Amino acid sequence: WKFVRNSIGLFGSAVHEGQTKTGTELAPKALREGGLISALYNLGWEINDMGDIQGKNHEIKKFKSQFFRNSQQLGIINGEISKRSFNIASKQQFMLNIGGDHSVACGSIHGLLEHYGDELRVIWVDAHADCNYELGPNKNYHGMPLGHLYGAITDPIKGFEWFKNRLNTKNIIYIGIRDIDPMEREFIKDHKIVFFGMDEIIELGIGQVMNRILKLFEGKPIHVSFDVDSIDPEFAHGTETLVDGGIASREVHYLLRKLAASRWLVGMDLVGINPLLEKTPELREQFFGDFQQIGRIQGTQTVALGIELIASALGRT
Ligand code: B3U
Ligand code: MN
Ligand code: MN
Repeated sequence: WKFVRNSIGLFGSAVHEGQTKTGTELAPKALREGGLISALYNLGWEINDMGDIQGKNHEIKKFKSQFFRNSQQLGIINGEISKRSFNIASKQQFMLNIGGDHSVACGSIHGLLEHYGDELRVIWVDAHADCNYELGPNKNYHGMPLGHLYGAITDPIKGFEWFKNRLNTKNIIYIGIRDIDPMEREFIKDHKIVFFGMDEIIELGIGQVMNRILKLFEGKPIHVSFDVDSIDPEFAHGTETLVDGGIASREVHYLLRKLAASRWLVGMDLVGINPLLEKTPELREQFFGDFQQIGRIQGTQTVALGIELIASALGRT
């Protein structure tokens, strides 16, 4: 594989269908209005902005016996995401997918696997393991994209006819997981998936965690799938599932800066931002009214943090 050129292929995945709350579909627009593009431009990147994939355009009203909620719709959307992700990677560009809930990582990783094959490594930064299968506890696909990519969902699903690539469980590392369902716990144990949960981060420190990860993934193309609920709610509360005891803001910035400095990072999903769920009415108000000015970046607290995180992953030092 070759290093990415100084060029980003970017698109938004305006999707909330992987779970039951609305709001995550507004994040791509909010991040754009907050100044995402100029923040990346100022870092010296050339930007190929492909616009947003609108989940709502693929709404399917009548569909019985769904494997998970909105399965056919999510199949069509992720097929589109996979195609874009593959095309971006083929052009040696950095693949930036702005969610959306975490269901959109199925397509982006599938597309990268199409290009990088078994060389691809994935770092999954999340409070959750997102590897449920057989419906999961809630029938929400945002908790299942990895179960699907690992090949644990074997039934053919209408809408996912394009789906073929598999992610080897040896090629992923979890960071920050702390809210895991019994089925996921079993799966991670059985497949000996490498993870750094909160205890490991506290005991080793984020510096040592990143040293170990970069040693394991040395020289390989790395994709980071970043769910903002990995971060402690103190710093990121505009997201659907708040899980206490998360990673501090300064630690996730460090993590992303380290990945950027490695030169092996080829892609990123930023998912889980829901501007409608900011904790205080004032913050929610900002989303509808005038955006708060935070330095050069605008938006609610979590939207502004999202832009800062992407900047860290794309080489801000
Ligand atoms: N593991 C649960 C909850 C969950 C997963 N991802 C998020 N929440 N954000 C599930 O629904 O599968
Ligand atoms: Mn997730
Ligand atoms: Mn999560």
